[in-house]
Amino acid sequence: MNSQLAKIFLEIAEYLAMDNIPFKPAAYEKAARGIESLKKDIEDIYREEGLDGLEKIPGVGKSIAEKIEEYIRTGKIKYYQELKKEYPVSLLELSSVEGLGPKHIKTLYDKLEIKDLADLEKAAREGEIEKLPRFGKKVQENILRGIEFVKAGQGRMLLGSALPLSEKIKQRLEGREEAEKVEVAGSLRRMKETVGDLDILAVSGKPEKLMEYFCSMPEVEAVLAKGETKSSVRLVQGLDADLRIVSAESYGSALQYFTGSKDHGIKLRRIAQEKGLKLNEYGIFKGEKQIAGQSEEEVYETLGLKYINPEIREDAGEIEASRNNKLPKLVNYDEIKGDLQMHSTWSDGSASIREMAQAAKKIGYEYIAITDHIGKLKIAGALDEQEVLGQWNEIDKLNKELDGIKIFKGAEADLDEKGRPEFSEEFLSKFDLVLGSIHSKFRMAKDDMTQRLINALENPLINIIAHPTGRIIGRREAISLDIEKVIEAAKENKKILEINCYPDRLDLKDQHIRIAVEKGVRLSLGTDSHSPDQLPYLKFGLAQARRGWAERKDIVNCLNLGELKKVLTN
Ligand code: DGT
Ligand code: CA
Ligand code: CA
Ligand code: ZN
Repeated sequence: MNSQLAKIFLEIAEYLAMDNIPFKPAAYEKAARGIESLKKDIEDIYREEGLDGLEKIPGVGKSIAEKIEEYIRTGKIKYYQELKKEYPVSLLELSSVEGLGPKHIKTLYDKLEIKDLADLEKAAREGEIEKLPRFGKKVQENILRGIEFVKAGQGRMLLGSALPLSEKIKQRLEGREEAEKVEVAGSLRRMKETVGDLDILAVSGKPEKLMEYFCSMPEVEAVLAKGETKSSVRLVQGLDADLRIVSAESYGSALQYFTGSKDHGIKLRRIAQEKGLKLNEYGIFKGEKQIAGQSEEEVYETLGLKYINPEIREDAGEIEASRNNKLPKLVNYDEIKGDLQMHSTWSDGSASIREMAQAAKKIGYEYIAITDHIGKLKIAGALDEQEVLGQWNEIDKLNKELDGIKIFKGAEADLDEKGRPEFSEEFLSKFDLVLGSIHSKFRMAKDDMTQRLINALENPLINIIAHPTGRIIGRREAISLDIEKVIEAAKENKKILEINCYPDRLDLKDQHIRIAVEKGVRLSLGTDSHSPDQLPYLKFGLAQARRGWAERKDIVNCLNLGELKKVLTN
């Protein structure tokens, strides 16, 4: 129910923005975010605490609480239905096309009756859109590119949403007495940035009963196939999930097989054949006799390989490395000592510096960097020099007051088209750490864009390039960039590249991380949190670091406070 409601509120926000109504869209967006971040089911909150409980949700005031109540009681929100009647368009679908805002969508509906992606594509292909005032040929081309991009990502869910969902389902199944073992395999176990479906494995003494339960879980929207050992369901969150029940003797082989990747699995099979063995999802066989398969470790061992972590099973050299005992010792979550990008109420965050610091301390971190926007970025509430002084004052006080956590004075500075930070040099030199970020002019030519970042990397006032490629998964393409040259420049100038951990960024991505690691360029993890509940996003960035073969030495967040200070002042 939470994610459905959040979606409705996001849609209401878009409807209101179409009509140019001030402030209200932001209020609905905030409520949507508040609901999305709830750990508890919103129906339970309402049942236990009524309207008062709903009003305690971050971003939810009286009027929105009443709408939530209406939805829980009647399954509908009248206000929403009236908006929908006025503009019968698939708003979230259309606004997923990069560059299409609510006002464009209104024009497209008013002039061309465009309701969804299919209408939009047709109109763009027929050249109808360029004829509209304020659109033009360029916009039409961008729309077509945006549509291609959205279509390519459709049907996949961000790891950031799929992982919590899979954990919930795993817990449900594990809670059944008929379940002996449950594991989620597939791309999710490999921690890929997006996931096509969930591949769940279980061992059970009463498979029928477990299947029955799986098909009737509250998250199930439809049962696509139901069998004795395999069933498939569509979840209300829009993702499909398969459950396969396997025998304990085959569990390891099944886990290995269904974790994939497919190419990794195919190569393992070939290795088995070379040894005169047969490998499949049931085990390793010599003739008719099963000789291994109960555990994954056993499967790798029998093939003469060192165990390979799921994150790097992509047939990208890991099998050879395993055979030669040259596997990386992947960085671990418990080696992370801090978070190097987050925002506070000073710019566009929703919590105070104190709240962020306390939440970080609770996680067990030694330090954080507060990296509010500085400069001219109005929408993100960027700080001017006067405000920066006020913020430093507050950080100094907190650092005196709070024990066990150090707050770095950081900043996220916009880079102009030449890669120059738009802020006074005198101020920039006094921050503990400055992130340089591209937040505008995303469409420069490749050479110019590459030079833009190289210039920033050569600037002694900048420590880290944040979200270096600017992509937003499923929404915005990466800037066009010669990534190898940028990594080379980072190396030459002893600079750090960020792995932004925000679920729809994950930027640098796994393949780029691998190049940086090979070149010996250091990387930083930053969650880009805008509230304390986003600090756990770190695990998504960390997973990409592991997928990029990063070790402890590659990640500056593994340095202790003293070591990190040295790196930042160099
Ligand atoms: P996804 O769901 O698109 O994010 O990616 P995966 O990797 O989870 O792929 P999926 O769900 O189609 O299949 C799960 C695993 O099952 C896959 O990683 C490897 C294994 N698998 C599927 N089809 C084949 C196949 O034809 N041959 C082999 N060797 N393995 C396969
Ligand atoms: Ca899958
Ligand atoms: Ca599957
Ligand atoms: Zn940014």
